[in-house]
Amino acid sequence: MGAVVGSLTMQTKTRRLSRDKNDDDLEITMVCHRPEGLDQLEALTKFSKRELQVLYRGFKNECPSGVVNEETFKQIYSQFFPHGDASTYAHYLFNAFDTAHSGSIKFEDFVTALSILLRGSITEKLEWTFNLYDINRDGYINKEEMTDIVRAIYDMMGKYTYPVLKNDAPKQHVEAFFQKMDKNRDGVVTLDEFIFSCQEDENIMRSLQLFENVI
Ligand SMILES: [Ca+2]
Ligand SMILES: [Ca+2]
Repeated sequence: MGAVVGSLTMQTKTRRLSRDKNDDDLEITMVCHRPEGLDQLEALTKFSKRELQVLYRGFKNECPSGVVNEETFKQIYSQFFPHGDASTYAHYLFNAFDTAHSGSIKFEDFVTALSILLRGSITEKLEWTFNLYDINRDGYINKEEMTDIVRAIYDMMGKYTYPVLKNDAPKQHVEAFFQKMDKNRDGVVTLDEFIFSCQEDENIMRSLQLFENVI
């Protein structure tokens, strides 16, 4: 479980750092063109205007149209996992970012999620992660959903990360997850069970806190 949340956080960090490298001179343009949006975003997120400008520059660099569709998202995301197949996990992530189910991620969606993942409270981060795992968004994580997520993460990491991975490893991972999280043994994990169990787990808590000071 720690690995699941940890890998998500790690990917976010990788993504963020890559954006930073080529952000310099578009900020003024953005201030001129989108001052109202910037104010709103500053209120919505835990980023300063300056940080939002830098993030926006990076976002527009990769997505000049201002929105990311799923295909583009998968292409960008997959670059960070050259040894694995990240497309399925990217699909789930895309849906978690695309909160309005619009089929595209706008800059607002992107920075809202990033704000939670990097600067949100523990509860906010866990809620976000829960929503990522709750694939059909019915308010519960069932074993099928968890199996799909775990398999997607294993695929993404690729055979070089897990050279001796056995075929039933994802199943064991899911069983361990449910053993730990499904407190009332009804076969599904609720948000309350998820938050409670994660807070008991030192590894998960560490991985959630690890990147708070990155930006
Ligand atoms: Ca569900
Ligand atoms: Ca339960």
